[in-house]
Amino acid sequence: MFTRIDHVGIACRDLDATAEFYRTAFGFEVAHEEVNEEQGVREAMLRVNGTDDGGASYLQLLEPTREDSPVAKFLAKNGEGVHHVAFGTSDVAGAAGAIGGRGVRVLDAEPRHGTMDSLITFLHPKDCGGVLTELVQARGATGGDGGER
Ligand code: CMX
Ligand code: CO
Repeated sequence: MFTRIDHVGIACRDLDATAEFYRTAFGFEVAHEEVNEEQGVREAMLRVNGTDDGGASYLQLLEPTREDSPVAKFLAKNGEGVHHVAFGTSDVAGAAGAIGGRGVRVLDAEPRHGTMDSLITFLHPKDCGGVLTELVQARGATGGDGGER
């Protein structure tokens, strides 16, 4: 069902300063940056490695764009740090349906827009051992067979 860790989401207060830390300390460059108003974040993707399923693995740095957003609430409660883990799949709706059928709360009725034109959905952290879990279908991955569009 899952083919990679798509990304680890990291909550931060200052996206540019945090990206600069990852560049100077670890040598990671920002591969992509965008604002997702629906999720209330400005986000930067730092590519760690490519995988053979049409996707890749990233660190996702997240800065809140509004105070009522999930990342702003998380920062107020916990401070900066790991916010979520995201698994890559070729069929996000199918994976969410299967996992939902096992009693895990799926937070989105339909997959939503994610970074780099991916499709995403979230699973409730209280049903996942305290870990907010995201499912990601990378752009180009097709439902079911993992092929390229
Ligand atoms: N990891 C682990 N636990 C978390 C969490 C996280 N990231 N966020 C919240 N929780 C916990 C809280 O600590 C709290 O626990 P307690 O009841 O024990 O105190 C509980 O979940 C409820 O948290 P809350 O602060 O009251 O927040 P809400 O219930 O309003 O929302 C959640 C929680 C998970 C439903 C919401 O954050 C959500 O819908 N998240 C998915 C969307 C998202 O995070 N988007 C940003 C990332 C975008 C991207 O990756 O592209
Ligand atoms: Co994410």
